[in-house]
Amino acid sequence: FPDTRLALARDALAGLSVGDALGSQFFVPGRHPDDLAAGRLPAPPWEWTDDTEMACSVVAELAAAGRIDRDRLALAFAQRCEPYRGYGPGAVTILRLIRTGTPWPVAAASAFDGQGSCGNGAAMRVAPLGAWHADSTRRAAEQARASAEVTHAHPEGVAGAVAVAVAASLAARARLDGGRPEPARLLTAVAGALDPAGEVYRGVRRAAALLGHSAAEAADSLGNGSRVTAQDTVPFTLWVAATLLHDYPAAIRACVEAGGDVDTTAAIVGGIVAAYTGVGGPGGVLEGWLTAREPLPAWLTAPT
Ligand code: R7I
Ligand code: MG
Ligand code: MG
Repeated sequence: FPDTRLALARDALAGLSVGDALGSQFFVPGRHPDDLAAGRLPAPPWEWTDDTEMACSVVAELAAAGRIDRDRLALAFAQRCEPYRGYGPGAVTILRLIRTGTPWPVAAASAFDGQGSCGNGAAMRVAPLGAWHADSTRRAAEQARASAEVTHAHPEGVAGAVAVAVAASLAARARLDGGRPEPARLLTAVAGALDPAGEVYRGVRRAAALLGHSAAEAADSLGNGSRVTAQDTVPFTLWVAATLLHDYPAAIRACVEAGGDVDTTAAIVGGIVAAYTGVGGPGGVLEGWLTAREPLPAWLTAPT
């Protein structure tokens, strides 16, 4: 199983990074989602952003230690942060504090006037961790929480990460079992891992009620990430992943067409869906999209 874990996490990371890199191409003025639908792709290389940089650190930690050690992860995030990759303003400050010696619990708690961040940054990087835990949604949720806390002290920021990790765990599990999870069951299982008093929970329940509607209606009602928070991002991404779990390119197109925080919606959806479809096969991450994406950092594959 250890090799399987890493293979599943790597497939999710491939899907996450391609979604991030292709999605962020649509922030370029003059670029239109119709181009993607018509098969007109942006010129490579598609540079990945903070979503991928942080997800690579999560996978590297799992590969090295088999579990999330919050102190090590906080340091890895802080040391590898290239601010030009488009980090959120809260994240830049938190990671600078950690880099200069502030303990992560203090740095994370100080964000946004002491509320802690409810940004979508803990959710955007966590799908590979969920895929790693294909054998236990409980463990996926617990490790997602640990991976979130080092930057996101607000309960909704953490809930977003738990929701995405549980979805990716179920997706990877379905792949191993050779089945296809029914969308309503998948969303119900995700909701079951969340605090019913929270906004992300309520959003996931509304997403379940919107199954069968169009993606545009779902984005209208659930949000497309334009506020960059977990609450405004995660419910729609789970709607897309549940609906299009068998079709990576279609799932990414749905994110691009919805607009909003497209690098991040496509990163989350791409990570979950690729945990199920894998790379290269039917419905999987397209090889042409993988090779157009900027290569992943060399330290990710270098022996430690
Ligand atoms: O969560 P985070 O890492 O952001 C990730 C996003 C993704 O879209 C990436 O692609 C990148 O572009 O950034 O970074 P934070 O700065 O912690 O949170 C992101 C945003 O969420 C903030 O800039 C705020 O707009 C919002 N936000 C909050 N707003 C009000 N109150 C986060 N926490 C709060 C809050 O407590
Ligand atoms: Mg980004
Ligand atoms: Mg983003």
